[in-house]
Amino acid sequence: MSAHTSPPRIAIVGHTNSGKTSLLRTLLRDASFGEVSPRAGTTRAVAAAELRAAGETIALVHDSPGLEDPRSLAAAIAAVLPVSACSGPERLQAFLASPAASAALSSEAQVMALALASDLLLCVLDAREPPQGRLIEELRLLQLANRPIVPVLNFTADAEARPEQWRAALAELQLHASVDFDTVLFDAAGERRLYRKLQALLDAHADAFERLLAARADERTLLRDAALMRIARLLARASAIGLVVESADARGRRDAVTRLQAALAALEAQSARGMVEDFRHRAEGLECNPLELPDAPWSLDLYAPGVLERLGAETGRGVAAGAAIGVGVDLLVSGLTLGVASGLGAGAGAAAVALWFHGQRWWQWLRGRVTLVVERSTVAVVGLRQVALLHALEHRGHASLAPIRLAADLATTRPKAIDRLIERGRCLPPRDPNETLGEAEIPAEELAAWMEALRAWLPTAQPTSTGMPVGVAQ
Ligand SMILES: Nc1nc2c(ncn2[C@@H]2O[C@H](COP(=O)(O)OP(=O)(O)O)[C@@H](O)[C@H]2O)c(=O)[nH]1
Ligand SMILES: [Mg+2]
Repeated sequence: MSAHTSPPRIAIVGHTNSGKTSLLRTLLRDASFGEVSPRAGTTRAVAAAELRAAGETIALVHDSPGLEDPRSLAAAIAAVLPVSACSGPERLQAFLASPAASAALSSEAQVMALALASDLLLCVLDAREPPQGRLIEELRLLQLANRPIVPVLNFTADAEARPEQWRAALAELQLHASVDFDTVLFDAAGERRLYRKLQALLDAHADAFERLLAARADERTLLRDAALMRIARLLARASAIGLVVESADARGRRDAVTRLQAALAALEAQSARGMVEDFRHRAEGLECNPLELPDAPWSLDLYAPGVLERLGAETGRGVAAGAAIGVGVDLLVSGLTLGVASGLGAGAGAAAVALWFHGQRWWQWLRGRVTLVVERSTVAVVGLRQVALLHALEHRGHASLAPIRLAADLATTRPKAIDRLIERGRCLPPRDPNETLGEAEIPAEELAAWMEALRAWLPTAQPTSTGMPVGVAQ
């Protein structure tokens, strides 16, 4: 075999349920790996895949069935070739040619054949288990293949994990190149460390691993930027939607509020789904575990009862008096003064436009009409939920089976820049909820400003727990 031209073969081995398939799902960014049909020519339980980066196959990886019975396997190998003077691979070959390999120990035999045919073994270990007994015997058996072994300590985010104990036990076996890697709670730095180990042990393929590392870093940047762009578009649209209603028409006002809510829910869901798909998590997972839309959030703080009453009282016209319908909708009646508008950083031209629109609103108000727009803190909470989703996706391994939800319990202070941008969105003519701003209608500099503000918000926007929604701290 020409090691320089063909990609290396890497076998994922270890005890049943140690997380072998999960590791592959996460490394391959493929949440459905493990359910694909096995390749022709391989046994049913060994599944092959290609680890690819920028169109190049970096390595051929094979998932294997778990080793369940190391004691019987050791006994069978000893029975076939008891002479310890033979090399490990010779003893394994002799065992594989024996009847035991095709009968009772067929699953173990598959793993040993795979180990012999591979350039490196990634041995996945459940770090919550004590490093003793069968688990250590399995490692000794795998060492018979005389291949480099990288022990992967999985479940490291678990409170029960005992990585130090494992490292000491592995050192006894002369296995020093272990890595900690939780396949469910993704950690980019942990993945980099794993690839660096492989690179060191598969020296002939060092350049390919370098390209893989660079490609993974680029992907992360692109994914983040694409997500921030989606959220920026969502918030620009949410800030701009509005409906003009007759002040005296209570039913019309209620209908308008319902339409605004539905439009906002649809925008939020569309953005979230797009992000989940970009990150290559399972879309059907989302359908099975729907985003908490539209019921939960809307019935809570986002649309606090009394908002309209309060605003109605402030406007002095009592337009919303008694309309305790519990929605986060502002009445854009008082509008902005020219001073406030220019303070938004909108520039003199934009400020004049803003003044004109707010002048329009005053005029409508005098004629008994008001403009309903989504309340500013509601837009902000929608943004925060999306930013928290992005944060969660960036730390989600493709092995995770937990539902993907828009976070409910969030606590962070929103940057001032977010409020300014929402106000700027409101300076636009109100958009009918059915005709939200098209992509081309959101100016590039506006999008860039949103993305910058959201990027600054991202590090603080983490779900605090899975409790009840608390809205957003002002
Ligand atoms: N919390 C957590 N669960 C994991 C991790 N790795 C695997 N699992 C879970 O452990 C179980 C066994 O994983 P699987 O990949 O099927 O193990 P395999 O038999 O070695 O292929 C599954 O329920 C996984 O969701 C991990 O790093 N953290
Ligand atoms: Mg498996």
